[in-house]
Amino acid sequence: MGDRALGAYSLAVTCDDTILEIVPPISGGTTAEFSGQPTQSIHGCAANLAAFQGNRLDGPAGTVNMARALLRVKERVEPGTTATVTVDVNSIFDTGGVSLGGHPASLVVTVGSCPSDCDRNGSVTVDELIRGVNTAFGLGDANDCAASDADGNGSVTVDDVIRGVTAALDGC
Ligand SMILES: [Ca+2]
Ligand SMILES: [Ca+2]
Repeated sequence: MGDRALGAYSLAVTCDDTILEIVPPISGGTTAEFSGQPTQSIHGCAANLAAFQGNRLDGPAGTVNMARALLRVKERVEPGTTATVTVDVNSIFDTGGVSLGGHPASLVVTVGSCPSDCDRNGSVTVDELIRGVNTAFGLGDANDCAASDADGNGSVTVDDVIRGVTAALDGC
């Protein structure tokens, strides 16, 4: 924000909703003036959010943390897949109502691999391990849980399940 005080913003977030989805609600930022939940609408991996602050006129300036969004990876996405998250600025104003301009920003995220974390929520549960075991013993659908195939070689073996167990015990 430079030395200008941030008064209000309206942003649009977009990403590939075959890979990611935004988990509602988007929360406020860590900067006190923008810590309240922004006004928002979320559809899959597209969100519009806006907020203003009427607390003070001389701040916040510099680096302002305006909002925090949690992105969830869709279930069947392979580890290593990349997705671009784009933030477009609809409008952004200082506390005097003067536009600060603003440039679109984007970042590329890479889907991490946590063995056996079928729903990609960052932890491995017993039922997720069972899905892997079933697949390893030919009882389940091999496409049931992409994360069961820990080494990504196309088949689920005891090895893969053991990596899943380790992730369940020690975390991803
Ligand atoms: Ca999980
Ligand atoms: Ca494997």
